[in-house]
Amino acid sequence: MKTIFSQNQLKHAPEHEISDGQLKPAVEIPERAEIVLRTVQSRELGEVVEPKDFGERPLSRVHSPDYLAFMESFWERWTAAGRSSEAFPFVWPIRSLREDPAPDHIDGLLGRYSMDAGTPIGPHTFEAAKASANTALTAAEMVQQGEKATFGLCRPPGHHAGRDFFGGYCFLNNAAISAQWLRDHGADRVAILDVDYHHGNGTQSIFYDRSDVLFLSLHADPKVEYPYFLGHEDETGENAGKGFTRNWPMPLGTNWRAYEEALDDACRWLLVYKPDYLIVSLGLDCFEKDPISGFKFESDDFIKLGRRLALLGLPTIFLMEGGYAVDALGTNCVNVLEGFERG
Ligand code: 6XA
Ligand code: ZN
Repeated sequence: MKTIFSQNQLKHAPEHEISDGQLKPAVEIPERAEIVLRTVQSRELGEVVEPKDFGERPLSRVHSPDYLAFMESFWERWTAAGRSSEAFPFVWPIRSLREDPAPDHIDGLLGRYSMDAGTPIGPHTFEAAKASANTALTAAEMVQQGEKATFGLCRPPGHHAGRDFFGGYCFLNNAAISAQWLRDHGADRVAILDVDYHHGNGTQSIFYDRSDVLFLSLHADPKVEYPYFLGHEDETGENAGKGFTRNWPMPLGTNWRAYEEALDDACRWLLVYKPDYLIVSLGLDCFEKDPISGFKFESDDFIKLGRRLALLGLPTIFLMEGGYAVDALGTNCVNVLEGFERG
């Protein structure tokens, strides 16, 4: 299986994040991609290729023009305001406040376009996010042109980013951008299966009212886990999208055995839907030693995950999402991909 990756994706290098009520060392760091790349090479998964540049168009098919303009100009405006360290939002237009007047001030804009305070923006963040989206698009295009499966080594990740917001370490929704690109290039139906430990709230919200992109997500129960406000079982889509979103929230402590039942269920939906392409939002944070997560996967369970997905027999695009147990990240990720290839 070919891997797609660009060194430009390493340019987003956050120092800190705000989580658990504290300023902590960032966990979504460049080393994550580096160890996965090294493992892809040492285990000879296949060739590693650079992404193509797809330009602005595929991004604007998913994200709003004002959000993209905000991200593009952010660092210049931030430094013009006299700031120099990485940026954190700290005020949001919640439920009972007006959302329609766009603020002029950079701190107001940060709140308008974000969902959490855990996702700092640095000088090269958007450049890295665009490289990550190009990696995803290249992975999709290669499958569209006949590869059976590809691995987009995306980083920063994407599944929490919505049409007009960043958060959860995500800035551009790589899976959504690829799914939309495939739709725009001949596919009738695309399915996204999100196996990251966290609910893919951004992806769900982007496709919630659509039947042409099926969104299935297996994740920790949002009542007790980030991103908290989406990912419940009763969220199944709306309007034309009714029935084309499915969620499997699971309790903290879930191991492979319990997870596999939910995965089988999700696979049945995939067989019924018969997508032209499957995009896997491949988080590796179900791992028992993940520092921010609460599931109990062992490294070998990731092989079983890959094997199970191979049974579907679909053209498949794997896009990396979360996973923060850096030492084991390469092993766990390549376990999925090898499990898939060896079937
Ligand atoms: C809050 C946790 C962010 C989760 C990021 C993630 N700081 N999403 O792995 O899949
Ligand atoms: Zn995650």
